[in-house]
Amino acid sequence: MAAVKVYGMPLSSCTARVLTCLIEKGVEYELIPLNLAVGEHKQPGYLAKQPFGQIPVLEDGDLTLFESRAIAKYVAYKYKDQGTDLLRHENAKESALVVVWTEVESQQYNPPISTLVYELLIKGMYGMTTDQAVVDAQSEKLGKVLDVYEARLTESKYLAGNSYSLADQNHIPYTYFLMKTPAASLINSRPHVKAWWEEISSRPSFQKVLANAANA
Ligand code: GS8
Repeated sequence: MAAVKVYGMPLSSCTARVLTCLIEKGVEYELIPLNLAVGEHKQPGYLAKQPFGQIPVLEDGDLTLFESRAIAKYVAYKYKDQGTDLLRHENAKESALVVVWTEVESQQYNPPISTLVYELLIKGMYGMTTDQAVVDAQSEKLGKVLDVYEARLTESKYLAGNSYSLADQNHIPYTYFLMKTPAASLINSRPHVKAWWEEISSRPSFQKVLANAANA
């Protein structure tokens, strides 16, 4: 049995963020699926691990962590000497840029993209109606963020410089879902962003997350 356990759903965006990181770093893990539909994430046993009742959670021995970005950072740091160097930990300047662009993902990119995915994809799955005013406002907001990305990716191949890092990786799950909606045009209309997306989403780590989810 693997030492690292992840509680979550294989294709939920935050679980996928953690699984992509574990695979990229070559860390064995056991995924313990939770059935959100029946509220397994709101049961006392699980709330003791994640007091906000959300997925994912990572357990590594006696350490229990939640918040997918914090988990990914922990994995990238603990296993810094194996797999892809996601943090550039040996270079203060490069690692600072990784921190900047991981913050940009969380503070600028995630709010509009997660709202768009909810409006354009998730609501439909539950028979709810998309609010077009929200879609328009959030598309405009995400478009402005992506204009900054387009300029940045004209200067460097990846967000934090010329090699792939945690900053790029944290974008993958929500962008994957956005690409299944009409708002994919926000990515496809910006050539450098489009090329970056095609490159990062085709990495074997994320492709394995998708394949594992399809076989689950
Ligand atoms: C968000 C977790 C989250 O929203 C993180 O881990 O990054 N900031 C946290 N999890 C969702 C599934 S999306 O992958 C979830 O658990 N939703 C069910 C609920 O909130 O009840």
